[in-house]
Amino acid sequence: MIVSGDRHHFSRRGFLRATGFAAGAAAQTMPGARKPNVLFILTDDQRQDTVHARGNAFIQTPNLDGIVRSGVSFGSAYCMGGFSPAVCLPSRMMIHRGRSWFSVREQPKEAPNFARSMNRAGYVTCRIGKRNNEDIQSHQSFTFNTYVDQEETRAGTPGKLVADRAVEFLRGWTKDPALGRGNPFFLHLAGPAPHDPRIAPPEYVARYDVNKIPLPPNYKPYHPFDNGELLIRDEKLAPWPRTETEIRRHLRDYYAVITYMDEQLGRVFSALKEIGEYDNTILVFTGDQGIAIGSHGLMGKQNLYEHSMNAGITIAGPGIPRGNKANAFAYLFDIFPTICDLVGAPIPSSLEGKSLVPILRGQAASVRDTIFLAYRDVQRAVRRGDWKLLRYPKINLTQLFNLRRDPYETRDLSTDSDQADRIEELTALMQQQQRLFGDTASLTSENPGQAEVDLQYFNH
Ligand SMILES: [Ca+2]
Repeated sequence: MIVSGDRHHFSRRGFLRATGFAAGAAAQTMPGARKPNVLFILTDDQRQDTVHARGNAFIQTPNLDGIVRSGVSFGSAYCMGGFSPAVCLPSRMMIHRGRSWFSVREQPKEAPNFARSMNRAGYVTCRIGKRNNEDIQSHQSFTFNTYVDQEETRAGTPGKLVADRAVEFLRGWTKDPALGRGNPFFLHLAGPAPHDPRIAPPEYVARYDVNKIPLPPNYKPYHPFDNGELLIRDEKLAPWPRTETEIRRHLRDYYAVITYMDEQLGRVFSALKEIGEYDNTILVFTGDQGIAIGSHGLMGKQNLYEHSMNAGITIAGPGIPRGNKANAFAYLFDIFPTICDLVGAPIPSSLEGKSLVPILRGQAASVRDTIFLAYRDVQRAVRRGDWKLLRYPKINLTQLFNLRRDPYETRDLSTDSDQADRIEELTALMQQQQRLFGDTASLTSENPGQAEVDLQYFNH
C-alpha cells in the first residue's frame, strides 16, 4: 500500500517500506552530464491497431497518440512468438534478455539483461508491473521492483495502480539525492492491462457504442482449419461461431480498458512534466504482443498472424525525429540494445537483438531483411519484403500472403500455380532462419493430422 505525503517515501529504504518495492541492484554514479531518462511502457496484449494516431479512428487514446505523433513508429515490429500458450512469458523474457525464444531459456543467471545494462550505465532502474507470466529472474536486477497484478485486477481500474506508483517514484526521484537527480532513471511500466479480464469503470465502457464498433476487416466466424492450438483458454473466451455481436462486445470492453489505461499513462506524462523531465526522457511504447479478438475467427494470441505478433514499437524523445514511420523490420527484443545504443551504454556482445538507432538517425533503411516467427512446434512463419509465408507442420498446410496488397491476410495465395517458385524460395528461407536461431522443429509431418475443425468438439 502507498502512503501519501513525502516524509519518508523516496529515500531508498523509506521508498521500499512505503511501497513494497523489492530492492535489487543499485545504479553506479557516472561522472559528466546526465544521460536522458528512459520510460519504457510495455502493455499486455495490446494490438498495434488500438491506438488512434496509428489509424484506428474509433478508439480514444490521446496520450498514446502524443507519443506516436512525437516519435518514430516501427510498424513491422514483432514478438517472435512463443514456446508456450502464455505468449506473454517468452515475449517478456526475450525483451528483457535481448534474445530469441530458442535461446532465451538457457541463459545463465549472470547473463546480460536490460536492467543490468542500465544499472551499469548509471541509471536508477525501477520496474512497476505484473508478476504473472513475466521474467521474474530479470526483475531482480532492477533497483526497485513492485508487483501490482492482483490488486489492479480486483480494483477494476486497469493501469491506475501502475500510474500511482510511477507518479510516486517520479516525485520521489526529484527529492532524494540518493535516488535521483545525480542519476537518470529507467522507469519500466509493465502493467497487466489490457489483458483479460477486460474490466473498465462503467463510464469508460459507456464511451463506446457496442453497435457501432467496426469489426476487424479480417473478422471471421471460424478459423478455416485447425492451427494446432484451438482448444486453449484464450480461444474459449467466446463460442464458435464468433458472432458479430459477441466480437463487438469483446472489442468494446477491450477499447474501454485501453482508453482508461491511456488516461492513467497521461497522469505519468503529467508527472514527468511537473518534475521538469519530460523533454529529457526517451519514451518507448510497445505491447508484448497483440491478440485476435475476432480476426481470422480467433480470440487469442496463439497464432502468427499480424494482429497477434506485430505489436509495433514507438520511440520518442531527445534527438529522435517527430511523427515518423519506419518501415524497417524489428523484433521486440531489439528494444534492449536500441536503448543501450541511444543512451551510450555498451551493448552486450552476446545479444541477438540489434540496435535500431541507425534507422532512427537515418543512417540505414533497415537492420534486418527477414522476420521469423514461431509458435510451439505447430506454426512457423517467415516474412521478407511484402511476402509472408505461414506453415502449419502438423497438418502440412501453407499460407502465402502479400502484406502490401493484403495487410489483413485475407487472400491466401498458396494454391496459385504462379506462386510455386515463391513458396519454394520462402520455405528455404524459413529453413535457413531455423538453422540461424537453432530451431529444430520439423516443417512437415509424415502422418499429418486432420485440418478440418470439428465444431461440436471445439464448443465443449
Ligand atoms: Ca501478453
